[in-house]
Amino acid sequence: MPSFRSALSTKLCLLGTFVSFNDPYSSQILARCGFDWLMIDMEHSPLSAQQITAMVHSTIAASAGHCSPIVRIPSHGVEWIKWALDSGTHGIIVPMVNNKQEVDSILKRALYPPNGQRSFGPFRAPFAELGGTLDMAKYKRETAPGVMMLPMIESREAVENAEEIIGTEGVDGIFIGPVDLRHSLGLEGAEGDEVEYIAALQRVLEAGRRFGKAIGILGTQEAVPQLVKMGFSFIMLAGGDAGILAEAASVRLQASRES
Ligand code: 3PY
Ligand code: MG
Repeated sequence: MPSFRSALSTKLCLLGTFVSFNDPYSSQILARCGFDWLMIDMEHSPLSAQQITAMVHSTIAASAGHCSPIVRIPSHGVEWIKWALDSGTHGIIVPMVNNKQEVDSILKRALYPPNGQRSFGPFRAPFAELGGTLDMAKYKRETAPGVMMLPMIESREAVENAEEIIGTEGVDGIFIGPVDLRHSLGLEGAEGDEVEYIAALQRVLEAGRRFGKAIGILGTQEAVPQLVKMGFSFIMLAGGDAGILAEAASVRLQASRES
């Protein structure tokens, strides 16, 4: 079973961040640092299918399987879904999912028959596992059913349809995009305590509890205790590879200038 799914059942909250640099070196370093998961972001970084495949494999290898690669695809298109899944990722995050009709078409593209229409050819996926093999049939039988399907709720419309999105069979969890959600609600920034925004988060969390599905969100390090208390079971730390590099570099430079 891919580690993201099993870790969700053993840990209170999985901590991850996102990678945007187009080199497996970035995912390798962050996976080695001990994150539970990494989002490999094709939505806002122009990463190719080849690059994300190498990044998926480097994440698993560098962490001896303890850090799960989750690919965020740029849209609902079948080619993105197919390439991401064939990389051997432990899950896909799908942005801007607004209603059940969209969920159904995503799942149809992502699941093998009889549940969907995913085309068979996971040549690289079995190698993403520790001690990877050439056995694609084993991947289909044993690994593919455990790959996480994680639509994003990040609009007013999606919150209004939260119960039917989350309740759809085949959806394993939801990742909330706070920035786009807030924009859609007419709010700025990545976090806040406005009544409408908190009510939206609570509605998604409540639907997650009702259907037994994991709910994740992007958040700052300072917000982690509050997000865990609210019930989020996976958090993506803000900044990602570029932000972490910039922050560490600035701190060291500043300290050196002051010394
Ligand atoms: C958002 O906040 O909109 C996101 O997509 C986070 O990744
Ligand atoms: Mg977003």
